[in-house]
Amino acid sequence: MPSKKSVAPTPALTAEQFKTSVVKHLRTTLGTYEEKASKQAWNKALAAAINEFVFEGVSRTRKTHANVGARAVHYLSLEFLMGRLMSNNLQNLGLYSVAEEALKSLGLEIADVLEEEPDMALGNGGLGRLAACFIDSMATLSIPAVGYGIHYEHGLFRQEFHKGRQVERPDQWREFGNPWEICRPESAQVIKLYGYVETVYEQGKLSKVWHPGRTIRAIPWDIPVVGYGGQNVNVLRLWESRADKFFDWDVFNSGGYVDAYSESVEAETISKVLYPNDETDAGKELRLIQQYFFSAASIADVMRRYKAANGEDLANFAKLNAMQLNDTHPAIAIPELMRVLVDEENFAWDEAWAMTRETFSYTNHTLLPEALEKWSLKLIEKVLPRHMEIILEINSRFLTQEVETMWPGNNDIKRKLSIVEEGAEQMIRMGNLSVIGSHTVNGVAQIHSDLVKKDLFPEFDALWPNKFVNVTNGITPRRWMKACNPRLSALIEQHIDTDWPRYLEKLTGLKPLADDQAFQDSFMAVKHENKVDFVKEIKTLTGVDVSADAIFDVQIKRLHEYKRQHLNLLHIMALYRRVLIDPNYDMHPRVFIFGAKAAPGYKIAKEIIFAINKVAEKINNDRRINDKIKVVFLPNYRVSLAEKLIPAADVSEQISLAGKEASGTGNMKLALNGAITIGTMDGANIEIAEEAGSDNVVIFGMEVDDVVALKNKGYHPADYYRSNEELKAVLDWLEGDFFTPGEPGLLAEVKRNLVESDPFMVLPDFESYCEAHQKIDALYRDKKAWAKAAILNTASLAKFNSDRSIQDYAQNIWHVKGVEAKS
Ligand code: 9GP
Repeated sequence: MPSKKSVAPTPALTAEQFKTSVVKHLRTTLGTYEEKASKQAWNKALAAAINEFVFEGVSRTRKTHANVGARAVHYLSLEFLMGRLMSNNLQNLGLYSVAEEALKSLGLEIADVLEEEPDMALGNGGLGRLAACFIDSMATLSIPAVGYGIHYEHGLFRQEFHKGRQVERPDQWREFGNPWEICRPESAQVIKLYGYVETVYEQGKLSKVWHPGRTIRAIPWDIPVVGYGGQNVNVLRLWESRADKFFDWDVFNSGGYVDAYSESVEAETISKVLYPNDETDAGKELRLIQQYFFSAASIADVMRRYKAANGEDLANFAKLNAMQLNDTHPAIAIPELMRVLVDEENFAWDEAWAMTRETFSYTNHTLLPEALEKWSLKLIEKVLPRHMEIILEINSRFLTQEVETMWPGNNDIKRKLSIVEEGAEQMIRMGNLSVIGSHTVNGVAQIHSDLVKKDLFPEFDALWPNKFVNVTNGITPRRWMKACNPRLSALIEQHIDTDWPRYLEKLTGLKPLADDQAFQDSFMAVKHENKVDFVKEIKTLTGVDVSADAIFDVQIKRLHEYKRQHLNLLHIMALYRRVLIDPNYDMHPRVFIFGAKAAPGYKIAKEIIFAINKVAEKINNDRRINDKIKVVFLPNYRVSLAEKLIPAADVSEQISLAGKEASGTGNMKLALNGAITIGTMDGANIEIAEEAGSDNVVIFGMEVDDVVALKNKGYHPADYYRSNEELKAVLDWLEGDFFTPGEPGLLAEVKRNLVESDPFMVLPDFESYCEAHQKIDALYRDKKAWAKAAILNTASLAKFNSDRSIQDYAQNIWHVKGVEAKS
């Protein structure tokens, strides 16, 4: 057994001292007292007590970084899916047990107090949660870094089910204030929009002057990001939009009480809502303005900070600042930096371009064509006239210099690589702009990065062979194990060093225990206790009774056809049918658990949710099947719900069509917590299988080459429908009124979609998916084999620590080093 070191963060005070601080804040910050305080007041008082350490950390870190003048990272992302901050902050500061004890002595359970915190759902799914894990890791690794995004008033919608259908309700995360943020009006910026560009001739030189049609104020809110150990505290800086002019006195005085505020309302719309769809561009003009608004404010902020530290000479700007584009959403930052350098700082084009390319790098998070943003040239011209000129200039120089040199006279390649897509309407390809304006482009798992080179940008790869790299995603083990699974963490700490949340490779120390009966028993006992807890959650959320002895089979992720929740549904229906045909059908009882939000305008995704809910209702109430199958769709899936569910999961469903899921990160969270993956050879599943060992995951279905071959041959879903009796039967079942008594045809759209088009090839994978589930069933019944596989998953997942991902970015892309904050 390895030596046991305690290098977890040491509490800076005792439980008694912490209690005094919480009570002090209850009285002095909240203006209430112990006998009267609500749970919410206790939550705020606790936050205030924690913040004494958090904000001291912010000032310590800012001061250190300002003094050292090290190269810093600016992570530009339209989404940060932070979830709750309290338990994470307590863990990272080493104050969790102290707080637990302090609250206990006040007659409070810490879990109840933590439950009062709303989720900060400022993101849609994987991309936003990845950004949140990454800023945690940057703080932990002491990397000077700022996360830049939008201070949305409403985060991702709250999901309710009405008669099985998804209904969206606004999210009100800040309704009662947010103790974790601080407004920094001194760093506000003014952002220009619309208007026209004037060409002026001055001092023997032509230059461009942008006369904006409107200006908006960008107000920054800083949210501290506490690194593990608490020494380094970075910030997430989120911009809120406000009118430049609060309201119009003249209009107000002449009786236009509502009109007087119209500018204010329009301006504030920019940071009002997060777009509930990360995979298509919606709400065009407003979405483009959102992207420009936060990119421009962030660049102005970086510039201001640079000048405060280094003066007006920008010679070292690119050496000291790395900017990461999280997908193409902030790509407009490329022409914006060019505009600032050329128009405002008087750099010659070539020099400005070299600096811009040295500054930016771009992460691609998806190959789905509808997600590769394109903006109409006319729209950009209207909203950002100067940027349109700059984009065209970038494009023309790129095509006539770089492309022409490599492929002289080849107009086909020029057409393909051009930033401007010709057609009925000229479109600006933000993906091409991002590749051209960045020094490095990365995908998020090995297979995805390979496909980015091979399928998405092959000519760019030929032009710049070293530009494309891979950085496999990761998750922070602080939130996704230490904080969310205290029982497993405690068990682990009986056997390995307590600094594993920082050095996840220490988990390999558990491998020798995978065959040890006593450890297997303890490991599975932890899983069982977590399941017992979650049984209550299921009952509260859905009213359905389930047994903790059943297999908890979990699919949690955004609802999208490529993720194939409907494949899961077809298998559930097949199982149900088998039990109806043969009541003695031999299977270990299963609870199928779903959590997923569908974009409000994504019709078929919402139909799939409805179908799952209707099938669930029927199965859960069918006494004939003797509780062998239960199906629950948890409403309003979000980070805090994931934190409760993941420790209780036995099976992790990662069943996307091969080649479509760039990486996935839920797959990592579930496997780290000892769930067995049933998955396709897609995204990071492949690397999870490599790390955990192919015996410890269950792989099924077509691989990327098979998918391509089938497409080339001509895919006809109806052939699969006709040739598999079970598949045909379950699909036909969707047509009648078996699941929707008295209302036939309500689920028919799901069948029609699959039999007539099946864009993500659900039907060809059905048979092998069912076989894979038989393997899961057999493995689970072999208790020893299952425990061993589960332990080996936990013990083998070190690679998927987001600290490792950030180290890769730091070394290979950003070229930055950590700078430990000093008091
Ligand atoms: O769909 C990908 C998901 O596979 C990946 O894990 C995540 C983080 O890299 O990004 C998702 N992409 C998006 O949300 C939109 O591009």
